[in-house]
Amino acid sequence: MPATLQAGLEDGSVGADNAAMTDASPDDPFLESGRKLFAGAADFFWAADSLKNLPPMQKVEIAFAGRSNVGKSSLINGLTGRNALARTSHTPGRTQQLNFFDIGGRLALIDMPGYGYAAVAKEKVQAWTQLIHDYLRGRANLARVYVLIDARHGIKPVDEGVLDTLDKAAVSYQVVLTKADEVKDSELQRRIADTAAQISKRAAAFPEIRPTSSRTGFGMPELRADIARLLSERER
Ligand SMILES: Nc1nc2c(ncn2[C@@H]2O[C@H](COP(=O)(O)OP(=O)(O)OP(=O)(O)O)[C@@H](O)[C@H]2O)c(=O)[nH]1
Ligand SMILES: [Mg+2]
Repeated sequence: MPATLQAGLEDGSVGADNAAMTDASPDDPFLESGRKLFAGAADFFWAADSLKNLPPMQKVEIAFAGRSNVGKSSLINGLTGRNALARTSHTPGRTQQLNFFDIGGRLALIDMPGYGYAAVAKEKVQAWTQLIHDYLRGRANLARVYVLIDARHGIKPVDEGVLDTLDKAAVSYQVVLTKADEVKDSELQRRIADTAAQISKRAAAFPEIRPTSSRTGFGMPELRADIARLLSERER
């Protein structure tokens, strides 16, 4: 069995159909280093509700940003193979701070509050939005941002604002489609193509779109491989 399929099946997930939809080569060595990286320790270590109380800049940081309820916290759980490392909820507005998770002492993943949600107090939304934008444009050790987009809905105007911030600050980012299990394969393929076209002129965007499902584990091995590759470039 190819390594990709093995890695996928271990976390109860990727079948042959889904594996065929990703473009990672089965002999990509980073699939194995990514698996190892995320098979080790993963621990919450810091929460910040303002830029004044961020942790010291010791490690490479990778942040997960996106609209409320898009699946940021679930994706961190999916990557680390933990059910409840990051707190998730059916109701938008669950994550209200920047939550920092240490991965094997090598990097930090940051679970961000969601943006674009109107039903919590206006001041709170404004404070979170300010914090998100300030952190994204001002953190020197932020190596990459994953911008999560719901595979059912595509990029919305409120997402464009965050992409603008990242482009202006020249922070490298990649679009991850979430909840791929909720759409048919044909619709997913169309969404990937449309989203790629929409970001093609953006300066700091990775051209490639990563489809994922935290529910089935689809796309997790490839995302882990991306992160392992980034780390190896940084640690060189
Ligand atoms: N079907 C499906 N549902 C998902 C997936 N990922 C997350 N969800 C659901 O989406 C809802 C929101 O997930 P969260 O991970 O809490 O989303 P979030 O982006 O962290 O939300 P906030 O912290 O409120 O901004 C929960 O009900 C999850 O179970 C997925 O891959 N597939
Ligand atoms: Mg959350």
